[in-house]
Amino acid sequence: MQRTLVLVKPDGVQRGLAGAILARLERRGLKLIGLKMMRINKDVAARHYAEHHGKPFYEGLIAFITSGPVVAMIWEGREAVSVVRSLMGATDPLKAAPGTIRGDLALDLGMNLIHGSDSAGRAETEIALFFQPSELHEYERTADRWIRE
Ligand code: D4T
Repeated sequence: MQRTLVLVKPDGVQRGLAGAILARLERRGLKLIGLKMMRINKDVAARHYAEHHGKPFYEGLIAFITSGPVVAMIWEGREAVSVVRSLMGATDPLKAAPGTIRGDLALDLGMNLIHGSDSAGRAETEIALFFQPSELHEYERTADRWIRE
């Protein structure tokens, strides 16, 4: 089953939206297998956003993601990566469709509430960056027989 890393970014924690965001993913039927609050340090931030190094918004992005605690989660499910990306909406909240997390709850590109891995390969890398193997929880969820065919 596919896994993906999700972060409720510092703006989401500050605005008291961590629970609402978690609930949206939970209600869709995705399975929560890892959850913690943490403060991202500069080293982890630089590794996480390495693809953006050198871009004009990079320094601001690192300052923002390290500015306060985040809620880090691992979600599991069929096509979990693309399911989460579609629930998040477009990176720029102004372009995000109503009904998506960003389309309903955010306005600015630099304050877009949530991160979700953008491919299965990236998800594995990001999960290893943010979680120890012992922090992942394998368990049987009885509701799965009503969610998965
Ligand atoms: P993340 O990685 O945070 O989940 O966002 P996305 O996957 O949706 O988008 P991204 O990697 O292209 O951008 C990462 C992060 O940088 C901010 N950003 C992005 C910004 O402040 N200005 C910009 O011009 C862009 C492209 C927003 C998300």
